[in-house]
Amino acid sequence: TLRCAKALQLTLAVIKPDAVAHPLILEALHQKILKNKFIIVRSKDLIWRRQDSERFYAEHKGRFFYQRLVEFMSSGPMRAYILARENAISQWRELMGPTKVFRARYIAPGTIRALYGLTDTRNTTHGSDSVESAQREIAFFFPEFSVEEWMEQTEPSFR
Ligand code: RTP
Ligand code: MG
Repeated sequence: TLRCAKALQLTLAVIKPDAVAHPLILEALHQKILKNKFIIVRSKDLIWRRQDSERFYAEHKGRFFYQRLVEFMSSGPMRAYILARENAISQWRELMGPTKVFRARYIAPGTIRALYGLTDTRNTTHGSDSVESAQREIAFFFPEFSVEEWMEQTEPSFR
């Protein structure tokens, strides 16, 4: 049988409203996920109410960009994914590139934000930045999903 010793890690990836609004960019990002060997565990399209946005970004409350961020993230449809891979969290963040689009274009020209980002707020994608935030964010977007159950059912087939 096939054996694979690699441990799967889960992350939460979001295609933000600026990118979902453009069908070709949405498709390009979906293909990038597949090409980079992520397993798409779950995905859903959704629209946030303003209060969802405020709750998700509570840690940024008071920052100068908070209002525009909250408004933008509840301005239209998004697509959320639970992605699995070895080192999923850092791999997805590497594909996204730096938060600030100008910086992304300068130091990481091939990344998602460098290619498709519009501004430092409208920067195409989100990705969890740690195991703890991945757990929190997966639960935020997919409250019905159980990480433990999924791992139990899936991990054996990767061993
Ligand atoms: P994220 O949390 O979305 O993965 O992004 P990040 O860690 O790379 O960036 P963070 O500093 O946590 O900021 C969260 C989101 O806020 C928006 N933002 N706008 N100067 C601005 O206008 C500004 N700075 C940050 C971005 O949408 C960023 O993803
Ligand atoms: Mg962050």
